[in-house]
Amino acid sequence: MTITRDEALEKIRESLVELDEDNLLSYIDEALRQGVSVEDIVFKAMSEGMREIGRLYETGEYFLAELMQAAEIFKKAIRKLNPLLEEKAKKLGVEKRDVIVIGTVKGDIHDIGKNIVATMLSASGFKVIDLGVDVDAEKFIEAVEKHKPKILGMSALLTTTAKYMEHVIKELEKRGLRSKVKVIVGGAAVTNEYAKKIGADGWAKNAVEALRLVEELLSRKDS
Ligand code: B1M
Repeated sequence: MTITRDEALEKIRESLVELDEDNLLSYIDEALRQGVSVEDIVFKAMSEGMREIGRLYETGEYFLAELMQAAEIFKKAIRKLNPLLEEKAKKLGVEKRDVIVIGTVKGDIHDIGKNIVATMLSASGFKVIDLGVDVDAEKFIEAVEKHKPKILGMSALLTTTAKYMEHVIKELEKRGLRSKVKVIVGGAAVTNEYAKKIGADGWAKNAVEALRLVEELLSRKDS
């Protein structure tokens, strides 16, 4: 029995929520066969599944063990989809060698979204220096001084750690580095309003938007 594109996306979301890796991977194959785009699979179905898992955790139906299992399954699916994400990024970008430094801020170890952003940026030709997770201001500053990136990207998934982004921006100002680098932020705990409030140059809701944002910032005359 064949299923429609929408049904395939719903099955992908559902399989992730149910932590059913085999079904998830086979519905991804089915969706791709039906011509569903890799962005819809990752940014709609899978990311929505992760949000649902987060809600189940909040209501006490899932525990930390389930969050960790979901993360592992998500990463496996992303490994499978990476070549397609990279292809998409190549189509969106033009060949360039600008440096981008990226990391998840201090106190935060969520890296799935940050890794997708880094993958897409590097596939579109940027030289991405990924500082990993739990990155403090000193490490961001050191990387800016050493690599002289055009863009510094910070990710945060926790409301408590999102605040740290403002601290990093203030430290860049103190050291006279703020005007030398564009700062972009993202992650489930960050909104566009918050990005503006802390003086970031931009915010993106997903990896494709992050790539567009970077292109836009770099095309400005002052960049
Ligand atoms: Co955590 N966790 N977690 N967790 N976890 C959340 C974030 C949470 C919302 C779940 C919930 O309660 N509903 C909640 C935060 C609540 C809050 O602060 N408001 C939470 C909590 C509480 C915790 C712990 C405190 C739990 C505990 O220990 N009691 C703990 C904290 C650990 C820490 O960081 N210090 C914790 C731990 C974990 C795991 C380790 C088990 C695991 C992470 C594994 C890993 O990343 N390696 C995990 C997971 C999986 C989640 C949820 C379920 C899923 C996150 C995810 O990977 N989403 C999450 C629920 C949720 O997000 N609603 C949750 C998929 C990913 C593709 O999306 O990361 O948003 P996302 O990235 C997107 C965009 O945001 C954007 O593009 C990406 C791709 O489209 N983006 C950027 C991201 N970074 C960007 C940077 C940019 C631009 C765009 O520019 C630089």
